[in-house]
Amino acid sequence: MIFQLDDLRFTFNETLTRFTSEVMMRFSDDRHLLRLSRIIDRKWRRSRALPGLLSLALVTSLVSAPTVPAQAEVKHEFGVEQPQRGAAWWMDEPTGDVAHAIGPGGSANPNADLVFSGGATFGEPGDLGAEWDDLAIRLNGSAQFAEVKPWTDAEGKTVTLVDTSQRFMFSTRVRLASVQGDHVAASQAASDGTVFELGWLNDRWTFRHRKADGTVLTSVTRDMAQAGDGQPWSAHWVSLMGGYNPSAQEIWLRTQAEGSVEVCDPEAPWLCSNVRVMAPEIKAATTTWTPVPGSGPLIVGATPAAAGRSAFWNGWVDESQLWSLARTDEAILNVIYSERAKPESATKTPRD
Ligand SMILES: [Ca+2]
Repeated sequence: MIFQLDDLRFTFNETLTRFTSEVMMRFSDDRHLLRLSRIIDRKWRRSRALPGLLSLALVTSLVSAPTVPAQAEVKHEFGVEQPQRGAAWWMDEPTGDVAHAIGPGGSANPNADLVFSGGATFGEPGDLGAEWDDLAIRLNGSAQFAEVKPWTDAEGKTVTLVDTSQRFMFSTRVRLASVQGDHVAASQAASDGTVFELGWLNDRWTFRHRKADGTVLTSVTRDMAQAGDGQPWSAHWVSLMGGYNPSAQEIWLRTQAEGSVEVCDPEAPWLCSNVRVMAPEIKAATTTWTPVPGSGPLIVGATPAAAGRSAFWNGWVDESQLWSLARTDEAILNVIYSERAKPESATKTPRD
């Protein structure tokens, strides 16, 4: 008897550590339909998110099929198309003033290199800590920032790194040295003079869209004035992902930080619970942002102002990435985040 695969369905949980596999098979007599369903927990290998493809491989055992030998092992390999990464900066250069960019294919992309001004300090411990050879860049909050200036393509057209007429997501790992004042981690203007800004604004982690004169058009914030352990945000590295989706007419912000602390009830000290520094959260707001192309440089560590730059970042910046993703690509956002969470094993996760 021949059977043909009718449907193969995988339903993943948020962190991609567990999924339900459902297999529907139709037998050649056309009367028997077999449905197999299993919950699989960490029995699959997740490859690194390769540019353009999130590839997965798994092995499932089919049991109790009438015409299939029990415990027959079937290997499925499949790929899920995903948008490409536009650029990434690991900021692991020990010295100098350039954070080199990796392009969509994983190779160097000098057009997207971040060039720092004002004597930023390279070679500081990164978000993974010095023991992982991870380095970050320290900005002083008064004059230092970096830019990816527009370049000219082969057809003579000016190209900005972030095309603000399209869906985009800018991801960065940051740590403040001071929570006083406004600090922009990343920004870029659009050709209508409006600006997107990701950073620490009005005492909150924020992704917003504003006019050239500073009027805020749309803003999304993480409503945590301090970390879940009661410390100021200068005590922790934070992951910020800010995005724009023209088809959904929204801007969105994903925030998360590692760590937790045990907090006990002062009235009943035997009642304790673990409080996370910052559990992941995605928030969105409807925007009337007109999708127009980008204009001027992508700026890391400041925002464009009439006279030059303002809201300088005071603290550290580390791994940053630009992707064409929406907040609904949550599973992929989680993969991007967890790639930089401290590995459990002693081996450092290799990077592109
Ligand atoms: Ca780094």
